[in-house]
Amino acid sequence: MRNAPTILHLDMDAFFASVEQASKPSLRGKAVVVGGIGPRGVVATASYEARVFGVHSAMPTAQARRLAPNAAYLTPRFALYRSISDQVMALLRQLSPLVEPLSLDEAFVDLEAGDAARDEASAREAGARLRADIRAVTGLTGSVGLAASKMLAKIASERAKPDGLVLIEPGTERALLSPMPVRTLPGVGPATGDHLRRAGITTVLDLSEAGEDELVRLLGKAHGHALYAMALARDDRPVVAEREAKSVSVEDTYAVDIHDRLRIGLEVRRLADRCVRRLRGAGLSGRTIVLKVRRYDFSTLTRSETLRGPTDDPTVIREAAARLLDSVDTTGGVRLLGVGVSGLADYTQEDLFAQAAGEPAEETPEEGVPDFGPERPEPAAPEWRAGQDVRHPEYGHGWVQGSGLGRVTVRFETPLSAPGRVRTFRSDEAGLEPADPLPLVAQVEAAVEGETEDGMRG
Ligand code: DCP
Ligand code: MG
Repeated sequence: MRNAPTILHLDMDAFFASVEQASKPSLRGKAVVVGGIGPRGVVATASYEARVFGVHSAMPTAQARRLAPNAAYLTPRFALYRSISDQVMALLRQLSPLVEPLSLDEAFVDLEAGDAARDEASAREAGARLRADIRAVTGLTGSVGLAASKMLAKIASERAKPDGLVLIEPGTERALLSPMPVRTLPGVGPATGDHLRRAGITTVLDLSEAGEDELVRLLGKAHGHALYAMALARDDRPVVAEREAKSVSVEDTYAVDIHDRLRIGLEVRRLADRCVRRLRGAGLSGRTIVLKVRRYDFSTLTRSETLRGPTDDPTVIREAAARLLDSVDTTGGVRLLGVGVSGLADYTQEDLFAQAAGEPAEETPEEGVPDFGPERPEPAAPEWRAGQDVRHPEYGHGWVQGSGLGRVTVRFETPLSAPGRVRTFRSDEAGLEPADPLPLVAQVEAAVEGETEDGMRG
């Protein structure tokens, strides 16, 4: 085991609920429950204000409503959470190439591998800076644990919650773990916990005193052996990086809209070449070529074409991007163009000639825009979902606070506004329409280049 606390564990605080509070100023400091709202719905998470009433993840929403009848109950907006998760993970990858995401809001980072820290002081500084960066970029808080192993780093972030940082000094691990319940250790679920309790083992100290042979007798060889090591705070599991990029893409925003079709074609070709350089730089190839066009009126569309096999051939990618451009109307001008390749593989097929002809273009949903799936309101008979973003021609941007009996209640506010006012409409109110989520922090106007994370707005 290393002897410096350079493994970092990040876990965002009340993630889905915090995103909703950041989106909706009137909910800040209030009890918020995100989850399934139907009769069989369960709670995904609750804000810390709602946890006071005993509401927690995986609880039936009906039970939560009894405990916290005055909380705001919202349906999840996964696409938004995913786009914010991408921003957070990108910040982690700036620290180190070794980032191991565990879920949308949680990851291990090996700071030593990224030269981001080598001792206690530099680790603490990197953790503090990360928390500040996450807040600046996403407007949200995350808790950081630092330790010399994954197990202890995760325990540390748990202790740091909410909105804190805890560093466990190497050498103090066993003293810290000893009084903790066995359930604290990874791999000890309710069943194992019960089993151990019946054998008189409730704390980590009990585990280490029971000894390895006894634990192997109780739990079997692999589990007993592993648990004994954990009880002694021995954890050598490395941080394992995932294949990070799901796509490689480049894009440019233009200061002045481009109208000339020939110039647009040249820009797309240039972007295709830049995308290929990036792809090759990462030793990757991909099957799906994506073109992104944002028009003068901010409407954004993506077109994609999937080849028979992965490629990193500039001609193939250039031609595919040009074909995709043919299917896009650019009358009125464009303000942004992007070319990307997804469906990545770390090899290239030899026979690419057949692919220059490609397969027919298909439309893909705009990235970053919530996919409401089957629940998406039908235009004919709008069915408004609690928490959903909407826009009204007169009152602007807001979100659905409630609906039913042919009425819909909307609170008009944005992430950057003061808490807004509520208005009630007939649910078929003309002009009231679904809208895309707005950015949670003030955007800095900048020419964007690189792995595209944007997409909070269409
Ligand atoms: N989640 C879920 N269902 C669960 C647990 C979690 O949908 N049973 C979702 C909602 C959470 C997110 O995953 O916001 C992250 O899970 P965490 O366990 O990290 O919980 P939170 O981030 O909400 O709270 P905490 O501050 O305790 O980390
Ligand atoms: Mg969390």
